[in-house]
Amino acid sequence: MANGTIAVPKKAAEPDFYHVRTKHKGIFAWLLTTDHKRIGLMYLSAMTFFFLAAMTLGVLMRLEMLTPGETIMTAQTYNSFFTLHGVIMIFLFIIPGVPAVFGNFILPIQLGAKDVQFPKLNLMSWYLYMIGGILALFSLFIGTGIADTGWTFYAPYSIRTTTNVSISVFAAFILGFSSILTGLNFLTTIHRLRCPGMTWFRMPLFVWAIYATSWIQVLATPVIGITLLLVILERAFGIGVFDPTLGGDPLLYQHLFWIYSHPAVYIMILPAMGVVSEIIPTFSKKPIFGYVPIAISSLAIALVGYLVWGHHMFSSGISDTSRVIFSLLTFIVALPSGIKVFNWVATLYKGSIEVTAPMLYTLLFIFYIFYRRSYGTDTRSAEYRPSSY
Ligand SMILES: [Cu+2]
Repeated sequence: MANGTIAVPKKAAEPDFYHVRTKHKGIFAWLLTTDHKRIGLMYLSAMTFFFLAAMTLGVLMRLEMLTPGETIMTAQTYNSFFTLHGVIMIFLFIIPGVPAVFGNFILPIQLGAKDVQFPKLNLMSWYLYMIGGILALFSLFIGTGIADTGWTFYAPYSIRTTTNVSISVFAAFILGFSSILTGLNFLTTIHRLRCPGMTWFRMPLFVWAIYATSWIQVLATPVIGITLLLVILERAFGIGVFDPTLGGDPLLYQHLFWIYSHPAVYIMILPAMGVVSEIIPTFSKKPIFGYVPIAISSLAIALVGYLVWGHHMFSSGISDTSRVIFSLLTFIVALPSGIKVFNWVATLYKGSIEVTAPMLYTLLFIFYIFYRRSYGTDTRSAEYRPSSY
């Protein structure tokens, strides 16, 4: 270093952290990628955008309620915001939240697979998600405005209102396809791409949770798809499936809707339970207590979840016998949920617990589940809860 300059060590090759396989550069390296991690991150950013949009609607709704009477919007606008807020939060945020982001990013890594089974289909799921989301927002700006039905699109009102129900419903239909294809992808990935030596009962518990969730996505989502198509057909051609003045049955709509939408509750929570089952042993520095019961309880929750939809219809005029049966079946969900909570707490017991941010969230999660299941208290906002939970 005779001339006084400092020798700069030759720059090491950039670590290929994401191991991205792409032929493209710049933004197209993202938009045309088939890499599961990039697709997971694309879901995360899109979802954050939609979440902020729905949150804004929620804030505006609260502002409207500052004073009795009209504060900042008409009753009609309020009902539309109420609906769009629900549609976005349910179909664009909480349903795809954990499976699409963490499922895509982490599942293949946990299985020791290079990617999901169908990477191109995976990218297509993301595009369907975007198309559905943009369509839902788009209905805000055209013609008679967004549906004013609430996210449940209950008939016969959804058949009769002049607002853009058909567009909002079609958006939910497209989002359903995104969900089905993602579930299909994860199922085949778990069946076909486990690394050598990874038997079923060596799979991480998050994988088990995604496995149970994916079956719900594949089997239950088509039911809502067909139901929503029938709503569109009834609005367009008056085919008379749901509207009693056309010879239809509005209760049929409720049955079909909740046959999907109760299992959808488990699409929301099962993957989160999978995350919790990973965080607890990590930050307790102990292997999970009761691995097999936790794995099987995910499947049990998914299965029982198909049999309880009538608890959303207690006030709809179904028979007392139905009410008793659906009540009992709903109580049964507490068993596999309790098995999970017991095993989480048993893992914590005598563990070397590290109180990190993920662990604090997890501990709150356990308390919340316990509280919900013990007291049956519904702490969700009324907009998600047409009748009971
Ligand atoms: Cu339910």
